[in-house]
Amino acid sequence: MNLRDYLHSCYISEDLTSVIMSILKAGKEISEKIKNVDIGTAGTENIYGEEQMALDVLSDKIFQQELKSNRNVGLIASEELHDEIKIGDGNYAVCYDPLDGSSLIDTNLSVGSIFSIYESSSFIGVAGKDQLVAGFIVYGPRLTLIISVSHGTIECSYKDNEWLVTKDNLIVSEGKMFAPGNLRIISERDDYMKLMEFWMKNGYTLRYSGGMVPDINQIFLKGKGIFIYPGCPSKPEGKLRLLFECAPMAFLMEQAKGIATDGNARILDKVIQSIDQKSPIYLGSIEEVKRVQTYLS
Ligand code: AHM
Ligand code: MG
Repeated sequence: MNLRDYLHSCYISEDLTSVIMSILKAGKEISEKIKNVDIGTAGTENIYGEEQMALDVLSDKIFQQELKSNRNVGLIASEELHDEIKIGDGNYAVCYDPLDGSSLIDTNLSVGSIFSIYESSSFIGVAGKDQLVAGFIVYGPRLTLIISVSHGTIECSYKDNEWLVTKDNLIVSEGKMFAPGNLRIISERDDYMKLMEFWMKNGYTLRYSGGMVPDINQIFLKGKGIFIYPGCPSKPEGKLRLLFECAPMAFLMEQAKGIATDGNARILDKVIQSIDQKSPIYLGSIEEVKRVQTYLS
């Protein structure tokens, strides 16, 4: 089945379908640019003070172009922009991280784009649970997509010029696999070291590339495991952005029967107070996330 037919079977409106298709068109274009464009830095910084790669800036432009040409989109926000931008009168608000993990590009590891669609006139005041659609595209050896329109989480693959549903009803249940982000903070947190020891002494498999998209993609496809990026005294909210990274991943995970918390609150209940808001995140199978909460309380 192709993605359009799938969306139709979920009673997704033509307008919302067209927004999803615009995002995927941008993704297809970005996948071509990754193969062909100079991988150097752009000489600029984003609002988080991080150096932007030329491809970060280009990917953002591609997203903007596609979304501006869709009359159903009224608002956009990007991890690479300073603020949300009203771009038209459409009902839908799209936020995205156009190229997550771009510091991995030079080593030719997988990277991705993360996106969410809301129906709102501002992102301030929304919560992750208000998302209508969330997804991410993986630019790896294959071009794939994990998406949810609130009917479970599915995988699609780009083949013969279209997106085909390659795995429906992805479920994340218990299993021994861990992806520990920000392991450096063991120098600040003994409890994180104890959690690592638990996983290592109990025969868990370490699977960590340093890219949130491929690391979480793996959890969906293997149907087990956990990804965490905790905070620490020097960075209490960690690194990952609530609107652009944590909320969409949490939505996809809950739709796959897993959970996502910041250690105290459900990620999807957290209200966006600023576009650049960060959050710690523990995301994966229910038992494993609970275990992390016990260790890192
Ligand atoms: P980015 O959006 O600037 O690429 O940063 C997000 C990435 C995630 O993919 C990954 O989980 C994390 O940064 C790794 O962070 P660190 O640099 O602290 O290892
Ligand atoms: Mg990112």
